[in-house]
Amino acid sequence: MTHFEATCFETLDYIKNSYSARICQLEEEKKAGKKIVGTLCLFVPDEIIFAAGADRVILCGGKNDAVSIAEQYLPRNICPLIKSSFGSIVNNGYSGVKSCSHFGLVDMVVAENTCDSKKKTYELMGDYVPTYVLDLPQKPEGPAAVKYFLEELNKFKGIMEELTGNKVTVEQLKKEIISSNETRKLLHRLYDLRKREYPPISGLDMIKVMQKQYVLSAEDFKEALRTLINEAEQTRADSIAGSKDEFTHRPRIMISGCPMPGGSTKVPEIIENRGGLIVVEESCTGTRSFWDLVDENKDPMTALAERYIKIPCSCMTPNDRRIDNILELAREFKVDGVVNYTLQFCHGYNIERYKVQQALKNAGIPVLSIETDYSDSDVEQIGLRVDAFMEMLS
Ligand code: BJ8
Repeated sequence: MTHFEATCFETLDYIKNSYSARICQLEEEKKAGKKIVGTLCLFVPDEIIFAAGADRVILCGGKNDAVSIAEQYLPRNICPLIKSSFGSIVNNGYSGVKSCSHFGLVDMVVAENTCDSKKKTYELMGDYVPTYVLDLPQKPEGPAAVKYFLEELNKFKGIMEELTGNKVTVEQLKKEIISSNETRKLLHRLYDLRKREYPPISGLDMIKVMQKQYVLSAEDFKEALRTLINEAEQTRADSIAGSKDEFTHRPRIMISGCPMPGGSTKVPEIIENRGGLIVVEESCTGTRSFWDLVDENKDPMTALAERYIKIPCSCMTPNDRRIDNILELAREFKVDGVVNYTLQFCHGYNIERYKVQQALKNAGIPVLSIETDYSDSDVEQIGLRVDAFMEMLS
């Protein structure tokens, strides 16, 4: 139990408990003939899916219980995110088992060529659900990358038109870009509140909100954000989760690295239970998902290609943009220390750790690197390391 669980905004409860209502909503949509697209990565633009009249739900797995199912098909030594995602898909609806989750409701998976584990697993996923893989240039800097990605997005637009039977118009795309930008701006507002000396929301709660970003419908998520911001803005700094004293010695932490899909809150929980205060997440379950807006004044497909190819993922090379971003966030959110969070066998983020550590060292910001999986076997050991880190920062 963290101190912040006392910050009971009604909307937080709604967001955290929204899963079964969303399943019913998806089932209703399917009955009405709407197509449901499953995605596993930020590089797949929602705007194109929505402009085609389909809905979207994320399939990234964060639960440990699906890992052993996947290990019947996949090697043990690949990252838990992929194993959990694949295990959940195989276990839900596509193997004769009746679906009881969103994993069994999608008509098509739109995947992406990022890390090796993902792209090879997508080849197997195609046996369970139609899977389309979007190709990405791996060197994102420069006009050639944007041109290539634009061609890929145009092909993807055609796939969505074929799936739904609807034409994707320029007007519809522009409308969806404006709508997605509204969500991004709301998230900026919410994150701005976390720059306060006493943020109105805990890191753990914020991560749970971000885990629902691509589970809930875009409109429901946006509406929930508006209400949450209203509630948070009305919260007086000295009335948050008790007295000011409670926060006096809480080191401000940025968590940076691999995504933390629904079910994988082990490390943030340890950090906040052991005295830290997470004020920002440099993560796909954080700033990477909303930091940059899409240019509303350009040809919409070009604007989408330009914005999405810039996502600073470690699958790209070089990825200096991510390092710059980490330093910028550390300054903006006045962090005392960074927890570099990586999943086992995620080579991209694990190798990039060296550059992250060097950059933070040069900036005089302490960093603790934690490499883990979705099991509880290392909770105590991580706890001891976090204790020592907090003590050093206090
Ligand atoms: S944009 S981080 S969502 S690829 S953790 S499966 S990279 S081995 S999830 Fe990702 Fe898109 Fe990048 Fe974000 Fe591979 Fe690493 Fe596993 Fe990963």
